[in-house]
Amino acid sequence: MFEYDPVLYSRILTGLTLAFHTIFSTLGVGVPLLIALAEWIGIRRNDEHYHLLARRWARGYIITVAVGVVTGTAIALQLSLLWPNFMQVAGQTISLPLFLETFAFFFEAIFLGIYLYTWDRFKNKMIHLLLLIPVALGATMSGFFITTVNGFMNAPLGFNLENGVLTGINPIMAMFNPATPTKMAHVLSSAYLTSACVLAAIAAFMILRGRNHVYHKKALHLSMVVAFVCAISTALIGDLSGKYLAKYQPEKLAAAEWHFETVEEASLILGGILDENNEVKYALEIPYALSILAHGTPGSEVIGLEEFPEEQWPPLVVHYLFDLMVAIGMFLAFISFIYVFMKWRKKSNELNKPLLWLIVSSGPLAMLAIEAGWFFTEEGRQPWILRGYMTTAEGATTSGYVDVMLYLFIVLYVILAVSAVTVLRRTFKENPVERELEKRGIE
Ligand code: HEB
Repeated sequence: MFEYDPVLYSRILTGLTLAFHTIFSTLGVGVPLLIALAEWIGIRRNDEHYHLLARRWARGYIITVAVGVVTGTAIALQLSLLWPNFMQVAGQTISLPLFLETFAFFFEAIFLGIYLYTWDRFKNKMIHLLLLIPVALGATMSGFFITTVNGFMNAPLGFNLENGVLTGINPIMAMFNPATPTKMAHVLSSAYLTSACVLAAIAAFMILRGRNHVYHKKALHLSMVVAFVCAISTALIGDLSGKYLAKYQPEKLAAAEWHFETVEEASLILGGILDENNEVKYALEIPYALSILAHGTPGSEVIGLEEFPEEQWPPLVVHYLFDLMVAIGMFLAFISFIYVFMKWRKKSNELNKPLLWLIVSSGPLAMLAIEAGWFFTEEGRQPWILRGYMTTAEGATTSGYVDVMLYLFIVLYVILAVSAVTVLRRTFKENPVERELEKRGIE
């Protein structure tokens, strides 16, 4: 088909692993928040339905964590095997958070184990809920540590590299690089949003299938309220991420917006296509919006791609990834608003079929936005693996067997995906809510 190229295969394999891992790590970071909220409401209102929600969500959660562990290990392995030259620099500068991530994970795993085995053990139910705090904290911290590493690749800081010699290494500065704050906030917020949408989608689907126990309505309500709050915060933080890009990675923002010339009063471009002269066609233009996204004022100047040599331009397809993420973000904010509004108005029926179907679609769409966001940020960093210091091609292995590894890992991921889905279906299908409610003597 095409000639063997270790760089290309390394990129495909790493991309595939990350794309797969992201599904599980996003849920891994987000779902504990929803479990905690459900249990907390259950305790406060003495409501057994919310307790059961927490229990059932926790059961699903372990399965995603288990897959996340496997794919996470695959990433660690691939980082050093496929990107040895990058890891040589990174190993000295950014290995601190890489280690800490493992530590945070153990912290999470230990408390998760205790949490799962102590449901009815404490007289004071709050103690059981408290056990979830280290779980959520561990999940959040491992997300934080690994996101700082990604931030470092985008905005390297905390070392000097001259003639291949590293000096002045400062791991703390490397961790708290300029990309870390917005990236961290956007990753967390979008993980909460996506987890809420996935859980809401399941609840909505159950209601559509005729399960009319109030349990499903409570599940839907809790997750839709969380989705609404997080859709707003994700968009607000996304705006700050845009301002970060304008300052530290203007070429990524320019590529996302097909913004070639440095001009003031720059407009935002939605959709469209590029012709061979890099003219934008059939796009929707929103005047001043790019200047606002970049600097917060309609008149400000936005750096265009012309300031960069063409071989340093990120691939221009990132435009569609960015648009996809933003469009889905708007959609999620819109439907969660409609739900919350209708629920609040009381007179209207928020459980109408069209809205429920839209909510069902929000789960997969939110996950798609996560993938689009990550592919945008990673493709938008190209040609660099360590922006300004090392290109992706320079960072890669020269090994001759990456293609074989790729095929082996594809097999592994297929097996993992099939087993995860089977186990999840078994867990929930063979033990439906209605039966569990009955067994526990809950109305
Ligand atoms: Fe996003 C990324 C914006 C929504 C997910 N974001 C990103 C970026 C930006 C943005 C600028 C880049 C950053 C860097 O590179 O650093 N977003 C945004 C906006 C919005 C959004 C403006 C509104 C609409 N997202 C969103 C959503 C989601 C997301 C909805 C999901 C769900 N993103 C994301 C991710 C990412 C991004 C995952 C990757 C990471 C980072 O942060 O980077």
